[in-house]
Amino acid sequence: MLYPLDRVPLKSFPPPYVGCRRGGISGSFGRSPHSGGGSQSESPDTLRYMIKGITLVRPASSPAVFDSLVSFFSELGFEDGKSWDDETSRGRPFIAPLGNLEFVDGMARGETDTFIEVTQLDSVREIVERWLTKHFSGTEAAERISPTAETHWNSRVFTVEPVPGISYAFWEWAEPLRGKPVALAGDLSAAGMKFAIVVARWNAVITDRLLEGALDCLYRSGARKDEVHIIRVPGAWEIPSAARKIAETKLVDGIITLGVLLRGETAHYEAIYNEVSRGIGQSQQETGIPHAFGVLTCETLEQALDRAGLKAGNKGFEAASAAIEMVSLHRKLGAPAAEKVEAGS
Ligand code: DLZ
Repeated sequence: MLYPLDRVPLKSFPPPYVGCRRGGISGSFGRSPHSGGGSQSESPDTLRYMIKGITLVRPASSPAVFDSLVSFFSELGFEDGKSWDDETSRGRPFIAPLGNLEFVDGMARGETDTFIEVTQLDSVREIVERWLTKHFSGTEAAERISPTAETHWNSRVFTVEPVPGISYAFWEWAEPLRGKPVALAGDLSAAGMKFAIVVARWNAVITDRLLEGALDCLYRSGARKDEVHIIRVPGAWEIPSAARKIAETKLVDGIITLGVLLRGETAHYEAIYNEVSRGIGQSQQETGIPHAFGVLTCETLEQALDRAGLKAGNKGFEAASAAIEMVSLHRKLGAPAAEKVEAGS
């Protein structure tokens, strides 16, 4: 049964709830004054940065309910995550740019536990209504969506019950620039993206680790193994030429370049480095294919090892993550103007 919005006790949300929501959305990661600063300031940065995201798993009560929910969320334009279908279960993740796990003391029973923040609430409502009329009779469709109402926390909200017993609240801040990122940014799902990794064999003990990091990032972000191509070149010097050749084919969406230049061991280190970085940049600019720069320039082997997964992260992983984000951003920038505004506002 849909919780009628005029009975959703939005006014009963205690102030900490409102504070959390605002802080969680507008504050920078982990630094919101509303998000429980005490324990966070005591946590070492290393621990905080190990947290990557939150996935709320929702069991579907039947295959039909699963299909209905997938259809509903697909219609709303959520980004697809990496889905699975095996002998025991199937899953279909939907990705939003921001996620919070929010605990509430004082929530009414039966109230929806999924709040989806949107821009252009009225357009979202139109999509939802269209979906409902496709799937239910006229009266039932109308009963499954509440009126849009104002909340005491300066927002508007409506709830919808796309399948019996499961409801979602869609809400929007009343002030258009409130609590949402003002910048257009790429997402971090690699599902449906094709990549080439150009990796130098010189200093392979390190570049192999960079490659491992890059693959780890791509696969864990949803890239398919058959859509990631590894191209080996002799040394960093050869990276731009191979990257350029691949970029010109336009068969991949993004290129990840990996290499290691050691100052102590490389004659004309500066000249080589300048040319490698210039060539990769030029290939990116002239072909329009994003190229992530994962060519390390280090004084010593030890420094390079630290950056290849030992002490200072794995720059291959970081380069792959940048490539995913840039491919996603390119797709958004290439989208029609209306979509751009929606995605970035
Ligand atoms: C020749 C050379 C040297 C001295 N040092 C490096 C290095 O530190 N990292 C690297 O990736 N490659 C090095 N190379 C090889 C050149 O990049 C190139 O492969 C060869 O000069 C052949 O053109």
